[in-house]
Amino acid sequence: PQTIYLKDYTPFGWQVADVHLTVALAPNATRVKSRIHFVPNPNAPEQEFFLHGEELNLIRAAIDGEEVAPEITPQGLRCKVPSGPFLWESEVEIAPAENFALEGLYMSNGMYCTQCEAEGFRKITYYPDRPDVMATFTVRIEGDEKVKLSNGNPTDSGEGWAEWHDPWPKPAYLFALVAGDLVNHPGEFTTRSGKTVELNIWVRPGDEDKCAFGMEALKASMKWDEEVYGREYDLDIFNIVAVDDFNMGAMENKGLNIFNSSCVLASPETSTDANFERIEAIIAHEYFHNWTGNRITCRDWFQLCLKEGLTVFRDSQFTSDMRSAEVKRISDVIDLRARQFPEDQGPLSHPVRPESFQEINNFYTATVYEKGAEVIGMLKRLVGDEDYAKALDLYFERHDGDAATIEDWLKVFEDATGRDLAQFKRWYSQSGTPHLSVTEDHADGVYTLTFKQHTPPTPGQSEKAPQVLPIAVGLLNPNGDEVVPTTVLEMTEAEQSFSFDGLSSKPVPSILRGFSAPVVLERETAPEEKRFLLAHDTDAFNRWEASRDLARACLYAMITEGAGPDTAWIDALEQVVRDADLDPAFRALMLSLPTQSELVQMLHARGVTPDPDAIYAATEALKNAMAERWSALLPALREESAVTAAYSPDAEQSGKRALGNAVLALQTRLDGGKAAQAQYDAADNMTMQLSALSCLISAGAEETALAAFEAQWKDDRLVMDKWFALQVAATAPENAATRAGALTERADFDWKNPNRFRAVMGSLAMNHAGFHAKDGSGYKLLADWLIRLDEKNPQTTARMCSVFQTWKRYDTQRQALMQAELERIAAKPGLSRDVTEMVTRLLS
Ligand code: DPP
Ligand code: ZN
Repeated sequence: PQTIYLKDYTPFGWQVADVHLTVALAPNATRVKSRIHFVPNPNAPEQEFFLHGEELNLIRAAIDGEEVAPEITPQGLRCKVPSGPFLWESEVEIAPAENFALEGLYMSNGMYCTQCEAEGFRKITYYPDRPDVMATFTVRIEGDEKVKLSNGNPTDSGEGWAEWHDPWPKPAYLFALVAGDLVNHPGEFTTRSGKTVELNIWVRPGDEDKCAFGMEALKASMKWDEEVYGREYDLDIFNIVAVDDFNMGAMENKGLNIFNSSCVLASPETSTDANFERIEAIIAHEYFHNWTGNRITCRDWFQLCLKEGLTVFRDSQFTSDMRSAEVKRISDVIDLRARQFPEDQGPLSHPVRPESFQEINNFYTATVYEKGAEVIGMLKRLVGDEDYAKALDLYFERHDGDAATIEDWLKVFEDATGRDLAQFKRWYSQSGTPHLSVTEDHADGVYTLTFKQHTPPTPGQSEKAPQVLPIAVGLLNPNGDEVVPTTVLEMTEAEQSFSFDGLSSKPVPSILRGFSAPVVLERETAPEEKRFLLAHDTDAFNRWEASRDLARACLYAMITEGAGPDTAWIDALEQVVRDADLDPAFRALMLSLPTQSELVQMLHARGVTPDPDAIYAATEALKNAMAERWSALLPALREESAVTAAYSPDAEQSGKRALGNAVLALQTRLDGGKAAQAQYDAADNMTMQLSALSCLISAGAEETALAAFEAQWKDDRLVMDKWFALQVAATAPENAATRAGALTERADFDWKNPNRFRAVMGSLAMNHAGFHAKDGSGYKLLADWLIRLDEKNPQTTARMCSVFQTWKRYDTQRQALMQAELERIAAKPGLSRDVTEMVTRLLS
């Protein structure tokens, strides 16, 4: 496959004045006619006329009304064109019913829908399918379907046809078309300038009762973006469509967002609190893209973080405002460490702005998204809230309508604040996670912190330069009072000291408050000091982190030395967990132990080869010890967290349920599932039902409940995804691969549906010790299925390959088994470009 480089960027030789499409729908023979006005681009070097196009059957092409015979290649077509402006016309035939890659125009449960980001439009018609070519679109849809939607505003319709016009110039990746017998949940929003916008959530008949929450989330997002970023919606109508077969979570097509149904449909009976929160965040995310992504888009796909990092940052601000900022921050860091850190520290490591790719779909990663958002968080911390707001205003003013770059983005901050961001820019080009170590000194009333930073080498980058690190620090005196409130130290050197004077006694430092930079903090601290911070830190994140550090240290000793559980930590934690003045959601997070992925990273960093079975055994032993030590406390905690009011997915109620269910998991270790069964039987919402089921599975007492659950929910695809997933994720490791294998034999294992495939295979990978079973059965099962899925859906297959990214961290036997499976995948004839790139990088 061909490698594409950022440094080779060249503008397209023409501008597109406007696009007119006529799409005559038929499952196996959809006809797409295009009329496109091309005008020579004065800012581009001379080049031959090339349009992208894949898997298209060209029926006819004409220039200025004269038929032409272009040269067709697997990637597109070449054609001789006039030197001035001209009208391009083409007609192609495509087969949406046979499109299982879910890219371009395809069918899902009888409805037509599209997915064009990143490069799907070229599977619909011949076009310069690149984000810097922006045009207005008029779309005529012909078909018998009741509902026919495209971008922009509806302009006209009649029997068997509908026409839409999008007045905002946009790149082809934001094109969308939907047609089907859908029903809508309507709504309305009045913008701050008084314009009324029609809102709709379109679903298959039967799902109407699962739209109300999404609609409220949409309105809240529209309001929030006006209030916080000054951004108003810019069309008369905003449509959301729920689709069952979808590779991603959702897609921000202009005025016509298309959602994986799992990311929009919600009801208390069928969705958990976590589902509700995620739906709220994704609706916000896609809506926020209207400005950060659509009105200002990316010049090329290397700039993906320009829209994704910023939009993730914006949706995290939104969630923080709607719910608890502290809980959101801790959850985001857990996720960053579980998904982005392993990526950044393994063979798939790449900069937030990559410099080359073979298949761009492989770069919709935790690094581009989540680290990309962390970079913006650091920038905001460095310049301050006021200057951040000024810079964003300037960004929207200066670049509205542009296809922009990271250089444009940083220049806006430089111009708005007068700062030089040349060094900060390294965050976009340097891959890898910086390690930050710290020593302290106290003499003559002066307290000094000395930091050293160092980033280990990553693929293609052996030498690393120092990064700009905003290190938020607070100091506590030995009584537990804060003597220096949160201060942001700006570290720019490889080694740098910061002093605080007027401190007669040596303070206790609280370092990297709020996780102010995405680094690995290395600091050997006495457990007493950690327990002190656990009890007294005013920064919620560092309070949680102190406990997490103690848990990691405890598990490390249990795994490597066969030590017993750290009862001093368990007792210190108890004080926090039983503190009724604290937010239950925060207390629930305090109860969560380091993820297996986190422990693998810690062991690897300390030169210990991680043994998945030992990690699992130690974690289990620690949970048992917590349960036993707190046997009297647990029932009281569950009582305290009981919710008696009618179900609401709000922060308050879901926090209580999170605490109650974390406690139930511990209780189950003592009663073998008695309390869980009682909760299962009494549950009237999915949060309570599913967590009870999870406990029953862990206890091996699930048979009755599992059958009851299936009988109750067999007709609900999204709920059954949970049923599939939970059995594999929560079962004992020795059963995981067998169980996953057995589930794939079922008739309702619809493996071409990405949600169902991920429910089983993604959960297998998450059952850490199960996936890494010594006999290689987990690896083999997954590889078998990846090989099979690649023929249908390369994108989802490629993404799932990343579960092998840590393969070199394990013992030689496991390494050999994983390597063999990766080589088996690589050797498959006709392997997709997507998966070829992934396995090549994994094996390099
Ligand atoms: N739809 C995906 C997202 O919003 C890709 N743009 O992140
Ligand atoms: Zn996005």
